[in-house]
Amino acid sequence: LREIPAVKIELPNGLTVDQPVGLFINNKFVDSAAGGRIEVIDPATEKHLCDVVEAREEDIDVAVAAARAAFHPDAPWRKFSSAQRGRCLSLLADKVYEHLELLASVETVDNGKSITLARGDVRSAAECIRYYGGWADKEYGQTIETDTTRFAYTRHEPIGVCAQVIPWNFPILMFAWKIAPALACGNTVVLKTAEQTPLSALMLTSFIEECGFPAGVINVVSGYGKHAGAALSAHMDVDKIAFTGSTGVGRMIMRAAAASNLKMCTLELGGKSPNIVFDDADLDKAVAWTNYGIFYNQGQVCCAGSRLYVQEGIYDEFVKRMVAKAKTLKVGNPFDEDTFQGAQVSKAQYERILSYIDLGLEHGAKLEIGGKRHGDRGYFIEPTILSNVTEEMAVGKEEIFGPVVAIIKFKTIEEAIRRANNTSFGLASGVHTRSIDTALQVSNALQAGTVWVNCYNVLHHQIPFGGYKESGIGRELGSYGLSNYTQTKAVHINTGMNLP
Ligand code: TXE
Repeated sequence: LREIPAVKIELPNGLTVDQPVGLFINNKFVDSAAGGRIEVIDPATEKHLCDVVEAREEDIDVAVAAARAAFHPDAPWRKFSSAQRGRCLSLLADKVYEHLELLASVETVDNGKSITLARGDVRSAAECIRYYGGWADKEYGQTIETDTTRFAYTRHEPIGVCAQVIPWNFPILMFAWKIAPALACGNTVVLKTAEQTPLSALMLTSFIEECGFPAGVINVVSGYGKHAGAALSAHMDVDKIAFTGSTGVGRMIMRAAAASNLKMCTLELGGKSPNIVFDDADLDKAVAWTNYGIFYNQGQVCCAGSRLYVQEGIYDEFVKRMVAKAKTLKVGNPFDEDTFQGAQVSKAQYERILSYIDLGLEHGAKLEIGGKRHGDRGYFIEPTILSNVTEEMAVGKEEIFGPVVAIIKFKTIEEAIRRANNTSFGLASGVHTRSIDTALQVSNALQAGTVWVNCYNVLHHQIPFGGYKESGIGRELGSYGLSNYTQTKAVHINTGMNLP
């Protein structure tokens, strides 16, 4: 395949970057067979930034073949010691730190998030890669004592070729969450970025070869879900698929995995997470955390605390303070150092969010603040607070994925638990209280993969993350994330067994 040179892009902060745009296969940026392109738009200015190469089904075949060849028992990657794999990941983490400002700037222009937030994402990506580099030589099986006639042990073997499909809300961070544990465990990967945000992963990929990863170990393609994504999930030579995105697409991927070669499947899907504030909470802190819980990253967070339950004793005062806090958030140019809320990722998402707000008002929700476009250029939406919401309304039960919170009043702890769990999702939840009894009772009762007590939206690469119910299958991060990328082989050795 023809190699494709990087293109120069001038960023609004004055940086000029050499942006790779090809499909990254076998450590080279190459063209696709059909020569298709995807337009990349800056959501803050609506300006066209560049075009990236679009992978179609035939390109996915090429990328999967590269990953398969790199996984061959005689291929260099399979001969690497586990420590060597860890070293490659550690070098990649160093590269991320070295190019932090470049990567953060690319992320900001591509996604619309503020530069301060993007820097945090890049740092977290580096830490995640370094962390899993550390696991590479510490993940191994067990010897299992039975009796003297048998010696048994397990091997934690890599699965093989892993397909990974990621979303657009945390492009570089999702890239790190996906590739790092897969590579630590010795797999090879074909990762598809989201069509809205291909740039930061391609930029980071340009450092891969110098970190010592052999050709074909990491392949990164830009492409649409219905072509490239669907081809990966149905591919007969892909051994595992990991996905982060909407619940609807998660179902399609699992169906395709089942209908093809029963490839293993882990899913991190949507949510409508309850965040519960009790009368006895520290009000100032609860307002600050619940505000961060919904407006962080423009509300484009799978675990966003989008259903905010407030106990009746503090309800009026709490809503007043939430509104006052929302007024202080700076929305606008993502490259300004003091911007908190940047642009929504795309026109489609922007329109979807505004139509949810309209629907909420139609169904009887009360608009406390926000509700419309911010400014007249770019996909900015005012921080929006809706009260008088019930779980029957679309804004009370469906994922909006924008800066829109639905506030719901409750009376008792039992009511809060019942209503918080009254959802098909189960990704995350929050509890704000000064009582340790309430904190523990509610944390135990909530059907969610994460509970935050007196905080919200704080993730850490050492702590597992994933969903109950229809929010997903499997856990990412921490030691738990390794089990997504190994399969266990049991070996029985006869040291004196007779035939049964
Ligand atoms: O998601 P999609 P969209 C939710 C959020 C948002 C909604 C729609 O509510 O408003 O989903 O966003 C790829 N086979 N989340 O439409 O389509 C796609 O190319 C294989 C929550 O952008 O799920 C992209 O790489 N792959 C979420 C990825 O799936 C397919 C983050 C996510 O896009 C595919 C994003 C297919 N048939 C959206 N169709 C979270 N959990 O964080 C699409 N894709």
